Formats: sequence, C-alpha cells, structure tokens
Amino acid sequence: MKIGISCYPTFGGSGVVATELAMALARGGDEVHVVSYKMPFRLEFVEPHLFFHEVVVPHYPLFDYPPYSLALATKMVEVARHHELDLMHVHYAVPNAVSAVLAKQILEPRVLKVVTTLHGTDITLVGNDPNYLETTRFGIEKSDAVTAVSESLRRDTQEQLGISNHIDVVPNFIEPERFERARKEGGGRRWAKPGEMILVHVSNFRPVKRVMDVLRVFHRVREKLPVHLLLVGDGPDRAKVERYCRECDTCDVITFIGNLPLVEEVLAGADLFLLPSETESFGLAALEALSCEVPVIATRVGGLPEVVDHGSTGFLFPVGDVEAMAEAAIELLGDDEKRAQFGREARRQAIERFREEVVVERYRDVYRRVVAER
Ligand code: GMT
Repeated sequence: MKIGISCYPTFGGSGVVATELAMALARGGDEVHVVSYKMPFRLEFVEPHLFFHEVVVPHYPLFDYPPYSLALATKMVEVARHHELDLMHVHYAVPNAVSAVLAKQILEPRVLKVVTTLHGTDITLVGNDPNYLETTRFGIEKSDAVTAVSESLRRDTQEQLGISNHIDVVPNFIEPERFERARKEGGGRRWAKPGEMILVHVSNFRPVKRVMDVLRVFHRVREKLPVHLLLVGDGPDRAKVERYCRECDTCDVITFIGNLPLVEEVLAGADLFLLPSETESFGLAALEALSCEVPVIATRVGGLPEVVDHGSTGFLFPVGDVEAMAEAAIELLGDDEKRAQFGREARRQAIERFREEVVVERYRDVYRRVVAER
C-alpha cells in the first residue's frame, strides 16, 4: 500500500508510535510518506520507500497565529496526489484529523481514505475543550476509520465527545530486540553509584504527569534504602522539580537526563519505574519499562490497568496515594527474587501482548478494510 502518516515530531508518545509504525510498515514493504513540520526525532530511513515531507508554515505580518492546519492539509493534498496514496493515517486528532478530512475533500472525486488514531490528551485534555470540541468531533466523525490506543480511551471518546463511530482499539507496541540490545550495554546503571538501586521516571514534565509525586515517593523510599532517581524528559514542570531537588539537597541522588531519543538506554538495568499520572490513556513509557524487565508502580487511571498487571508486573494505586506507592516500592526493592520475577513476567507480557509484529498487523487490517470500502 501507499500510506501517508502524519504526527507531531516532538518527544511524546503519539509521535513515537507514529514513527515506529512508519518504519515497521516500510520494513514490511509498504511505501510510507511521513508528513510533519519537522523530522520526527526517531525517524530513520530504514528503507528506500520511506519518505519525509516537511510542512512549511509561512509567516506573514497579518498572522498572529500562522494557520498550520491549512499548511498541513495542503501538504497532504500534494503528497497524496503526486504519490497516489491509498490513505492518510493521522496520529493525534487535533488538528491532524481535521486537516486530513479537508485534504480528502479537496481531492474528490479521487479517493483518499483517512484513518485517525486517538492517543489520549487529544480527547481528554484538548479535544474536549469547548474551543476545539466541534472541530475535533468533525475530524473524528468524518474519518473512514478511527482507532484508540486503549479500551479506556475508546470509552472516553464516546462519552466525552459523544462520538458514535466504530472505534477499533489498537494498542501501542514495542520492538523487543531494541531492549535486548540496550540491556547488554548496562543502561541506567551508568548514572548510579555502586550499591544504589535505580528508580526511573520518563515523561514530558507536564502537570498531568505529577512529577512531584515521583519525588514524594522517592523521598519515602530513600529513608529505607539506598536509591538513585533518574528523571528522563523535559517540559514545563522541570524547573520547579529541579529547584525542589536543590532545596532538598538531593542533587547527588537525583539525575535529570533530559530528552532522550531511546529511553531503553536508561531503562535497561533499572530496578523500578514510577508513573503517578493524573490521567494516562495508555502509558507507552510504562510499556517500554516493562519490556526492559522493569516493574512499574503507577496510578490506576485510564489505560494503565490495560498495560500494567497489578500484582504480577507492577502495582497500581489511586492518584496521589504516595504512601501506598512508596510502600510497594520498598517491598519490591527489598526483595530481589520477587522483583526479578515481576521483571521477567513484565517482559513476557509486553512481548506477548504488545510486540510490533502483532500490533502493526492490526493496523494493516484496518487499512485493508477502509481501502476495500471504495
Ligand atoms: O503524555 C502526553 O502528554 C503526550 C501524549 C502524546 O500524544 O504524545 O501521550 C499520549 O499518547 C501516548 C501514546 O499513545 C500514550 O502512551 C499516553 O498515555 C498519552 N498521554 C496521556 O493520555 C496523558
């Protein structure tokens, strides 16, 4: 097939999933055209039939807000027409779904199918904002197929946006070999002193991630055990979190790594992963930890219970219950055998349920279905 993929190119789950999907489809023989305003950070030209098209947004003095959605739709039309795309698969509804539907309408009577994958905040935080609600709903309703990364997100979409379209649940995925490679190189151990156990958190440091809860858990654990915290990622709350660490004089046991293209370079060799988010439609970072044999302590919200199996690959608690999270962390860190058993089960489940070859085939099923509906 000839497939267009549009996504955000920045550090963040939806861009990562879209990029990994583009590369997997290309490796499987499809012709893939990635469309975005910047090269996605993980995109590698693994095959000669994988292409990138940059959306250029011209500035004009009249524009306080240059219309990216229009430039994106225009680029989609151009790429679809010239390369005879069968479909455009957009990741993150706002504004990508609306731009794709506009491109589809401009191209008529030529057929361009639109597949929209919902990732989470495009529904739960942005899409349901009254300022975006109507256009987000329009983009989703006019798509030829809609997928959500978890059952929880499918429900949220139907309830919060009043959408009645059929929504396929296609979860996020991992390529197991990536983690094998990183594990051999020692991963996160490089940052810790001998004898320290390693806790990791990966996020975009937005308020929804509750990074201060990571520190609250860490401080409680540190009273009982020698631990080191690795914080991966960057975003609006990082300055606040960093200032707090300096005030608490914990700079020697907390390392800010910043944005990292391949998170397994830190996850491999870690002992525990913390994700105390307010909401999380899936929790790709948690899945990446599980695939590295790292148990996860997270909140029982959104799609996380579909990823983390409470009691066998990690533990889930109510939002803000840092006491319970710390207790569970101390229990796992204090018992090497139990932690190793959780780690092995984590990787086994990650591979069985979320490995690339299985999930990418589910996207291909969706593509075949919409293309056959001509
Ligand atoms: O977490 C974010 O704020 C970024 C956002 C994105 O679109 O990159 O992440 C969402 O999509 C990821 C990939 O499907 C999911 O793993 C995350 O759970 C989801 N984030 C939220 O729902 C908060």
